[in-house]
Amino acid sequence: MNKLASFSNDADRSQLAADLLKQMGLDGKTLQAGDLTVRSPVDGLPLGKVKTSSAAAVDSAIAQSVQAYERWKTVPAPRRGELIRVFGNKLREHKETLGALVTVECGKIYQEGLGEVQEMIDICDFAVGLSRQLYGLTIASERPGHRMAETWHPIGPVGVISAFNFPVAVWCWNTALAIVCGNSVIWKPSHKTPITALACQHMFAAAMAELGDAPVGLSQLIIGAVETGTQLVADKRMALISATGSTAMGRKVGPVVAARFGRSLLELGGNNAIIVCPSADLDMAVRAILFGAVGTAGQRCTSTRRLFVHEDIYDALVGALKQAYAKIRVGNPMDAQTLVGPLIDADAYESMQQTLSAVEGKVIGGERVLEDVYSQAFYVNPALVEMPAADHTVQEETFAPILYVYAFKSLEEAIRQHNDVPQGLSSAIFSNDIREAELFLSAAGSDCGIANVNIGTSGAEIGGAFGGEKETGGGRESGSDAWKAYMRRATSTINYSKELPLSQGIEFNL
Ligand code: UN1
Repeated sequence: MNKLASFSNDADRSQLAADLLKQMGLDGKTLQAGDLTVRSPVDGLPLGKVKTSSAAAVDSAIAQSVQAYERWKTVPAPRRGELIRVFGNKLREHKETLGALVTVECGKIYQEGLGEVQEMIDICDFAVGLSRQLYGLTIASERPGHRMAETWHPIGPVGVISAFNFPVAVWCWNTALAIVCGNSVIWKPSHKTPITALACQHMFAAAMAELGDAPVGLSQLIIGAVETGTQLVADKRMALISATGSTAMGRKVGPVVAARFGRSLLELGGNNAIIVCPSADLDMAVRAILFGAVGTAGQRCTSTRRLFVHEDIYDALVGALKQAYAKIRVGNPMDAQTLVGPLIDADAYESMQQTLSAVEGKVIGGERVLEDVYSQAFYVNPALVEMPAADHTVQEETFAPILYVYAFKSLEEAIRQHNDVPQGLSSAIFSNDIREAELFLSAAGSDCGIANVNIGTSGAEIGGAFGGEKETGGGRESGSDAWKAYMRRATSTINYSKELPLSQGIEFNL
């Protein structure tokens, strides 16, 4: 089944969304019933109306989540993994349909919509394997006849707050791990993209039904704007809040969760950069920069925002980049030829324009296009900004395709400028010189959570821990040992001797 076929005309997208939902088993009426109007960024027109959750509904969802957790935490982890295996298969079955819905609802091109669903499938596979590998430690005790152990236990209900730009994958990173770790989940998607969330929730419920013994309320969806998230974040019953979004959002969420001694996992803004050295393969660098800077219309947290180019190759690389920018096809993300779809909404467009109007450097691109075809949608030519050498590197993330380009003389100086921002998510160097590459990866190099060599800043695989330092929030999701954030650790000392020696050699006898 090729979903692109149904994209070839510019038919009514609300009908398309309803059809896609139907193919995933949801009632077409899902989009007629509610109080929240959802618009497609493709044309800015309504896709339908979904029902938001009242404060009372959020409260009872949390109560149910607690109950589900109490049951689920005692289910053996490999059995919990079985649920994720079934869910992963549902995603495989509906990859094209869900990928298409992602495109319709958040505006990323269909290739990236498919990629997003693949990322969900990948993390499900990872989580299934993990369900047999929630390893603890055995630790050498200093006392004879004693053994020490470290065991990981489920932590409790997990709240997942996700952003519009990865409307389904980021939820899945969190949920697949949280569920195999023995927790329940409540998801608050962006109020700009609740339809794909409804589809995922429906598929998850179908997987639960197929498994047969998963407790009601194990995975729930609440829909709403800021108040809904605020209620979830403030509730003491939510053991962990995993929130993805802007640094401004994290600044609000973090202290509220900390004040009630809950745990938070924050995945916030990035200001990602690529450094290109003279020895680099320039063709590869140009392709990676292009995908990083203009892919997803610059709306990934890992999007490339800054580029540092050695002065010896500046003209060659930036010249090639300008040529590449001139060829970018901006347009309907459902069209297979398109590389850059729309911005999410008018606010995103305004903030891009404001940023560009205040910029010091020489701007190429950035203007609105296709206004005659889609008067209520916001398509832009990606912007390339050549910055004056003396400029203090851009400190703020604008969630739009703007790439600031700087020339540098020494790698040490480029690294200093690279790190001289409040955020610390993703970074990359293009170099075929092992000294340069290793310096970039060393303690004296990039200060980001992700540091790459000869690949760009975006498009991380799920196998690694994903997240960043400083104002990016410090959280790690997805692969490696990120699962530990969804569990609590118990340290146990077991005495199998007939004595009771105290640690540190303390004598304490009557
Ligand atoms: C995000 O933008 O919030 O590394 C997540 C990437 C994707 C995930 C991005 N795998 O670009």
